[in-house]
Amino acid sequence: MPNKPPLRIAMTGYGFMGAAHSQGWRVAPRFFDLPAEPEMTLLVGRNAEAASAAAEKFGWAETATDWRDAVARDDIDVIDIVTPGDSHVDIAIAALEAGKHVLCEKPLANSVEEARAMADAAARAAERGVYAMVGFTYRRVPAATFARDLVASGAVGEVRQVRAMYLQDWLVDPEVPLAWRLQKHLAGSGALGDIGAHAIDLAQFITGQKLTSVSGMLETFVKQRPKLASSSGLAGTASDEMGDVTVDDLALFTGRFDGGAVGSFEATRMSTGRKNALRIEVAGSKGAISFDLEDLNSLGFYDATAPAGRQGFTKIMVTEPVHPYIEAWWPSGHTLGYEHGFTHQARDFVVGVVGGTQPTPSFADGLQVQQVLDAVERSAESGSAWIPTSESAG
Ligand code: SOE
Repeated sequence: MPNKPPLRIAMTGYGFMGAAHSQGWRVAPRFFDLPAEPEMTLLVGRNAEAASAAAEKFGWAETATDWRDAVARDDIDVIDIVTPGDSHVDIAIAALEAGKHVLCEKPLANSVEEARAMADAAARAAERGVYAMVGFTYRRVPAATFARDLVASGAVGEVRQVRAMYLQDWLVDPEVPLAWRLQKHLAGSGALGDIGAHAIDLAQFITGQKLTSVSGMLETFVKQRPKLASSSGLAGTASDEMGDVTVDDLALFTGRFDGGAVGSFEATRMSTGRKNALRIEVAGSKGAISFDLEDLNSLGFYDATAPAGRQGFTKIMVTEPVHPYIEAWWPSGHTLGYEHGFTHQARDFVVGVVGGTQPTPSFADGLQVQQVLDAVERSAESGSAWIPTSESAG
């Protein structure tokens, strides 16, 4: 792109999230006017052959097999981390210390201790104009951003109740093999961290309130699964050997927010029939909103101040140029999909780091979500006691 400085990216990992992030980097500069041109310079993967195939498919110029090579290179400006959670802490801290901006997939880490170390490194880096952001991508679905704007404008009045759920069903079948998302030492937790983290972040983002204490339970329904023979998509093919599932299949919790609201949360990858149902409902003193990722081009809005007899949930099509991000896309009424959240994430990241402002959600935000996850786990271990999130200090 003429007249635009390059922003040279190295991405570590190339699974499902690698594909989604690649799409974001590739498409964002074609639709949004960015202050720099993202260049997909280097894809890092431990298996050289698979990394080369992924690089060719997704459009990365070169490959490497060790993330340390990416961090050491002078011609890399950004490290994009899409590997399983156990590697986030080492890669992110090394990258920030080497002066690279970092985009890191969620949840930020596998423990509060790791997340705190990352947030501390990010705070130090920010003083040098180097920024880190965590990939809670669903904030960037236009209807979710619009929901946040509506709540902030006072359209629902005082927020009293939040109902948040993230329901999938890809683990209902006990023959689905033991992928990394089912192993605590790799993923940190199960449904709780994998998708519950999204529900927590989105509920807090939309309401503008933070969870201060929680009471929860966790359940693992299928305790053993066939070990993985080869991975693809979310899982892959099964081997003949069995292995232990070391994470939760389901997390349920209630919580109190700092602005006075209360909420209920459900996260499960065993909700038969629900494919990717991230739903947030907010009930306030003057109205309510209802967001559903499976219907992501619209937002439900109930105006309790409308005349009696004319009240009811309105389905607002969030497809108009006045809505967040939409102006860059298609003419009025033409819809977007799952992948656009990643394009908007790439856009916001580039605008932030090149403009010298902290992009959100920051690693501090990621740490706060990690504290909620940890408090839920400790509450479940203790038999559902109420645990203040501030006690999860790491
Ligand atoms: C699997 O449950 C998964 O891919 C999550 O890991 C992602 O964060 C979510 O966006 C979609 O579902």
